[in-house]
Amino acid sequence: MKIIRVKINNKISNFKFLDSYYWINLNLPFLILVFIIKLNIVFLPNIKFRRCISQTQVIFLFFYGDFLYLRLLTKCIAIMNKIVTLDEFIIRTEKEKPHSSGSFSRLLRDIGIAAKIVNREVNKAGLVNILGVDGSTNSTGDDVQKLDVFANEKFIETLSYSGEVCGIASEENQDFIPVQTDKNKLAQYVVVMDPLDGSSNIDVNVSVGTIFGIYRRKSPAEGPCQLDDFLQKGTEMVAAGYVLYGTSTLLVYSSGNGVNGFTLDPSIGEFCLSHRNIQMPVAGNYYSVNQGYYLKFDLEMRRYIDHCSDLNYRLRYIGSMVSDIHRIMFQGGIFLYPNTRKYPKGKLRLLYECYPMAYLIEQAGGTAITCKLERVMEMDIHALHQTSSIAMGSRDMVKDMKEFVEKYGAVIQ
Ligand code: FBP
Repeated sequence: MKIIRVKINNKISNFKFLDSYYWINLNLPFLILVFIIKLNIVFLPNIKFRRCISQTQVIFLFFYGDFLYLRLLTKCIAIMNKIVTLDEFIIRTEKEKPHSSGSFSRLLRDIGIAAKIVNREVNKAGLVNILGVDGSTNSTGDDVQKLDVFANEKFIETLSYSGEVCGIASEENQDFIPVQTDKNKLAQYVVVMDPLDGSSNIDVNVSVGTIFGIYRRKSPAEGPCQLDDFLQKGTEMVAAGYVLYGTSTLLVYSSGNGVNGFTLDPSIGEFCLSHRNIQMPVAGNYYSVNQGYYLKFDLEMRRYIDHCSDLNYRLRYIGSMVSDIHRIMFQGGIFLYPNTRKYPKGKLRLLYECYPMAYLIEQAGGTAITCKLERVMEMDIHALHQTSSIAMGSRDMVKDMKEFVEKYGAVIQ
């Protein structure tokens, strides 16, 4: 099948010129119809009728009918395969919201642009001097990778330029970054982000990601943004998403109305809708945990992990939360990062790792709780880099885990 991409009025469409196999198959119904008409004409006793329907007319009927049929068919195929770019999708969905001013759409669009810039660098990481550590450590003591710094800078630059953001909180910055430019005097949003999640995997070419969350500011628009604009519960988030830099690059986000996935098409440089309304399976047979810390987990967590292997669940742990969660989104499963002796309050950061992922998982029909069984989205937050334990994924599997914690857990007392 020959596929020709054409840009008409800025819209990208697919036109398929059907080769012989399809032509015959799709034309078969017509061929049969004409054959029946022909048969009738030949055998019909009524001379008068035969005279008025000549051969040529029959052939004309055939081709004209076929032409109409094919046009209809091609239109249907084009509609079925119409490419919806991220920008189009954002504009269309946000327009449906009352009071939408377009600023939120522009913000999401700019996150898409920053993701493309980072994607370009991630893809050629082995060729340019961007692998390895940067020599500094971040707010929670992790070694910072050069690509962490690059991704952080590119997202801050693009978002600061967008005019829609009044402040950014990032894993790579101790404090939040107030954004004050001529363009963003009335900016309504703050963005929280982990610019490059799974940093420990960068140098070994394993998929990494970006995690982001968006809040409406609480402080008055005229003034600079405040810390309180960031210290909001997950339930206050207006959108969240991640970018997965893997075998292909995907941007998955939700603004409260279901989760959609967009695959970056390098040939046109656009994120195109590839996964509409993602629904996570209610159960699966994957569990994702750093089993290496098994002895450092609390009793109830060890019991639950034993239970997973008793049930022959398959262990999958990439060490990039975005990649592990992406699998669970489509194949079901449970992701656990419990508290350990090294991280008594859990390792993952509540504001820009746990909240955004919990938001997406709940939007896709899953559940996200802490290992103390609280709903992650309702957890109180007191500091930008506050950490939390987390268990999230398919609804039935998290429920099962909960029962284990309740059964074995002294913690609840
Ligand atoms: P970074 O954002 O610094 O990469 O940390 C988060 C993370 O890498 C998650 O993606 C991953 O699930 C976890 O830490 C891996 O931690 P560990 O190596 O302790 O299992």
